[in-house]
Amino acid sequence: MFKAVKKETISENNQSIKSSLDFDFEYLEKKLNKDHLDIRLILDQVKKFQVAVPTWGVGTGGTRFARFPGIGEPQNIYDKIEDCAVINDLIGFTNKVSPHFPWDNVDDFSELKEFADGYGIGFDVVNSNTFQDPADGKETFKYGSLTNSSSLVRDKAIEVNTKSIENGKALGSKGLTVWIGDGGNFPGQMSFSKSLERYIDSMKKIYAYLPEDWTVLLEHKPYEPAFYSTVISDWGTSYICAKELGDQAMCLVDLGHHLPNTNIEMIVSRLIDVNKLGGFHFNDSKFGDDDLDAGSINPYELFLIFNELTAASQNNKIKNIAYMIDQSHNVTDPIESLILSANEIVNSYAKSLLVNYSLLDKAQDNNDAIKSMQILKTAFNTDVSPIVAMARYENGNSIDPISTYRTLDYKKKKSLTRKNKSGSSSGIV
Ligand SMILES: [Mn+2]
Repeated sequence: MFKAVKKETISENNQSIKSSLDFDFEYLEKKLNKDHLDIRLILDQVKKFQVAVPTWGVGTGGTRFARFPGIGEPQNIYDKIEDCAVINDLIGFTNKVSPHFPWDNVDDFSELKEFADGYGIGFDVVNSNTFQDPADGKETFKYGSLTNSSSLVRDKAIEVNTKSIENGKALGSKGLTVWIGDGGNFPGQMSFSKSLERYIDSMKKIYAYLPEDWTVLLEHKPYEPAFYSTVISDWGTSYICAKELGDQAMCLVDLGHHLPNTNIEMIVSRLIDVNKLGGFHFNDSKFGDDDLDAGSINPYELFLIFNELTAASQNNKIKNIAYMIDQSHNVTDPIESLILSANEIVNSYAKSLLVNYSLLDKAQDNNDAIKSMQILKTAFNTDVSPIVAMARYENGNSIDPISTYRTLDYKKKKSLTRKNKSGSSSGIV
C-alpha cells in the first residue's frame, strides 16, 4: 500500500508537539476521572469512528451565480481519490469515499477499486444523480425524474439508479442514496398525489434491483431546485416511502435539508424509534441548504444529534448508520475544510460519550429541567480536542493535520499537472 502523505512527514510534525498533547491529555484525564469517566475507554471508541468523504466535496463548489476554481483541483475520480487519501492519511477518520454517478463514471471499475485499495480507501454508499440530464441526451429530467409524467423518462431515471448499483457492486459498496430534485415552482404545476405515487412506483423497481445485503437511503429536502413543492419534502414523507418499500429502505438525514429552526435532533430520535434511520449527510447551515462546513455555525446542534445517537446506541437501538459529509467548499481549499469538518464531527461524537445517561434519565424523571440541561451542557463545554488528537496520533495520523498539510504544498505541486477548468458553471450539489 502506498501513502498520499509520507509516514515520516507525519511523525516529524508529530514529534515537536507530542509532549504538549500529553500534557493536555493528562489534564483532561484527571478532570474526567473526577466524574468517574475513563478517558481510555472514550479514546478507544473515538479511534474507531469513521465518516465518509464525498468525492464531489474535494472539488471547489460554487453557487448558482458562479464558481471560482481553486488551484490544483482534481480533474477526475482518480485525482479525487488521491485528495481523499491525503485527508485520510492526515486524520484517519475517513477511510471511505462516497461516489456520485454519473459524475464519477469510469470505463473500468475494477481498476478504480484497485487504485483506491492501493491508498487504503474504500467505497461507502453510492449516490445517483437524476437532477441533471443524462449524458445521452434523449430524455430530459427538466420536469422531474422518478416522478415524471412520462414513463419513458421515469424508466431512464430508474436506469441511472440501477447503473449506480452496478457500479457500486464493482466497488464494494453496500448502499445507494437516492435524492431527487423533483418538484414544482407553481401551485397547480404538478399533482402532489400522482407524483408521490409515481415516486413509490419507480422506487419499487429500484428496490427490486438491490442486492440482498444492500440498503437504499431516501434523502428528503423541502425546497431547491424546486421552490414551491418537492416530492420528498420531509422526514415524514421519507418515512412513509421507506416503510412502503421494505426493510432495506431507510431514511437519510441531510442536516441542511430542513427549514430554519427545525429540531433536527428530535427527527433523529423519531427515525431511530421507528427503526428507519439509515444515514447522515453532515454539513452546517444558517439559512437553507447552505452546505457549509460541519460544526462551523451551530456546533451545539451537531452535539445534540450525537447525543441522540449515543443514547440510542447504548440502548442497542441502532446499528450500521452511514455517516457521510455533504458540503460545498466555495472559498476554502476543500481538503482543509474536509479535514476540519471530519474532526468537528468526531469532536461532537466524543463529547456525547461524556454524557451520563443514567443521571440524565433520573433528572428527566424528576422533572429537573436545569439539571438535565446542565448534564448536556457540561459534556458540550468540555474541550475533548486532546482525545480526538490522541486518537489521530495513536492511529498513526497527524496531531495537527492542518499544519502538517500546509507543509506539503500539495495543491501548488498538483497545479503543475492538474489544469483548472475555467468557465462559470455552477457547483451546487
Ligand atoms: Mn445530501
